[in-house]
Amino acid sequence: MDQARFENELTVATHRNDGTLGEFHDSFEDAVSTVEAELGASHPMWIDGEPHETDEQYTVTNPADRDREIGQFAAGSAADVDLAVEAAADAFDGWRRTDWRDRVEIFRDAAGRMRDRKYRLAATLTLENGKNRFEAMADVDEAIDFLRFYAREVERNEGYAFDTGEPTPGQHCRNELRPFGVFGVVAPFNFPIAIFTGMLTGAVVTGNTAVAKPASATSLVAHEVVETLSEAGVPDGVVNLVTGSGSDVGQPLIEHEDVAGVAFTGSRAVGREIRRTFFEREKPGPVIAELGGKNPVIVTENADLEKAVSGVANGAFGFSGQKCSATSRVYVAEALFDEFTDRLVAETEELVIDDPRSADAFVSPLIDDSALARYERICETAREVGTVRTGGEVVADTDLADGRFVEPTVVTDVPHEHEIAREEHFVPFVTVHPVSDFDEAIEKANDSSYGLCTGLFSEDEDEIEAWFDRIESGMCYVNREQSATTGALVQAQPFGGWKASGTTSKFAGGYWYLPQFMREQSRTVVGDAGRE
Ligand code: TAP
Repeated sequence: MDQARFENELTVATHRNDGTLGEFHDSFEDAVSTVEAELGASHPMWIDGEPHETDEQYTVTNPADRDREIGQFAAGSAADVDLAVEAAADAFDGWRRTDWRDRVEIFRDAAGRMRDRKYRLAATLTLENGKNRFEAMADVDEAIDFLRFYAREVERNEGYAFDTGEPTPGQHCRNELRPFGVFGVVAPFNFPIAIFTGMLTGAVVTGNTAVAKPASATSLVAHEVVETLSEAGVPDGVVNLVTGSGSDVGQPLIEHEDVAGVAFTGSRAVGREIRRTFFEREKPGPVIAELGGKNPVIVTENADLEKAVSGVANGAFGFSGQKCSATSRVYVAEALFDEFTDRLVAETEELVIDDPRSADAFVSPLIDDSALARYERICETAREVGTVRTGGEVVADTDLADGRFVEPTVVTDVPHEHEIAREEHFVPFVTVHPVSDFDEAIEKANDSSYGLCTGLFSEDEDEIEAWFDRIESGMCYVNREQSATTGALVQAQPFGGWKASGTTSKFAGGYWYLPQFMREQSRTVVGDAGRE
């Protein structure tokens, strides 16, 4: 199979190329009306193929308008997690014995179903987590890609089982990758369909069963994913959905002795704690964790400034910086520093802050009150220790006052060592620093405990090669005007981090991802019984 020939689901780009962007807008707006009419419903958990009610519920609201309810969701507890893990454990034997070809077919079918309802899913995302329509559709497209790519990987590897020959006469040997059992899957709010679907598919297409917990803020879209998988033929108990807070539901899931492995994407603090807890249990297993980033971009003397300014503005402020891959610190050659910064400020001030339902909206609202408080706090610090060149304020526009809208912020004169230039903030905030030469730029870019995404703007081939050789990062992009650090595509650009940005150094959407969900078994039969 030609590994390079994977066609990504590129909804917006395809419409743009075909000159049918109007259809995209019409379909999206129709879907928003449909989903809005359904909002406010009550959503139980999904355990063993049945709805599961709880006494307590929590309310999710629209980050663009906090008065608008998305829905009521079951607020689970350790007892609900027990039930879900039990259902997943009971379903494991049947599912692991299901022929891999049948599993592949189910996930392909799910991809088709997700494609059929992509506008509904994108509209749900816009309303629930505030992505503008383009970003929302990209999130849905990525989820479809994960379903198709991982199904294709199982097929390409023929179920990860093969003969290893007869090393000495009479010893017939095979090698198999086999599932672990029940996986706990814990997802973040910021790619609530792509990452949720991707981790879940990785666990389940390889023969594990799963108990999945979405971020509390994005529970509705998780219900849509689980419903899609169920309609595609995933048997009862194989995928179970638990909802509730990280401490009430996430923690008991991670601590459960019958959970054999964990797939987690989220912050470094929570990820570290999960890894520690999981390894301290009686039976440790894999923790496949994708964590945060503090993504540096270098603009050298040999850069095309137009590309660099556009790449940084898009990378830093897409989805208001609420991406693990968001550009958050920029090291610019001294000679270009003033011009680069002036142009970045001008471009940033052009970005449209609006309700994400609007076709023109670029800047999204922040997901919750703690993100808003974090934004206000670091902007205050930036005013004290540096210069806020643009932004730094909560949007006071009365039309947007019910949402958590903030201005994209560009800051200079902050020492590279300062915590606001070193920690991940997950808000639209970028610091720009002058550097005397390329070596200093590389040194500062690498001076971080994170190593997720990074960008370079340079037209010099030697510089590009040297940068690839020396930069400590999982995802490396050169001269990417569309975004300096964000926007990876499944298969061609596997996604993951070095250092504290991940635990396994094998990337989502790549060729080495699925084996992490399985354990190796080496089988030898001596004598004729071992012959095929
Ligand atoms: P977190 O606050 O870490 O939450 C992630 C998930 O963990 C949520 O479902 C959360 O539940 C749950 N959780 C919280 N405390 C827990 C605990 N003690 N035990 C078990 N689960 C717990 O992250 P977030 O704010 O949703 O997402 C942003 C972070 O994710 C950023 O750091 C970002 O860089 C990272 N991220 C990384 C990547 C990759 S691929 N490296 C991709 C996307 C995001 P609640 O929602 O109920 O709190």
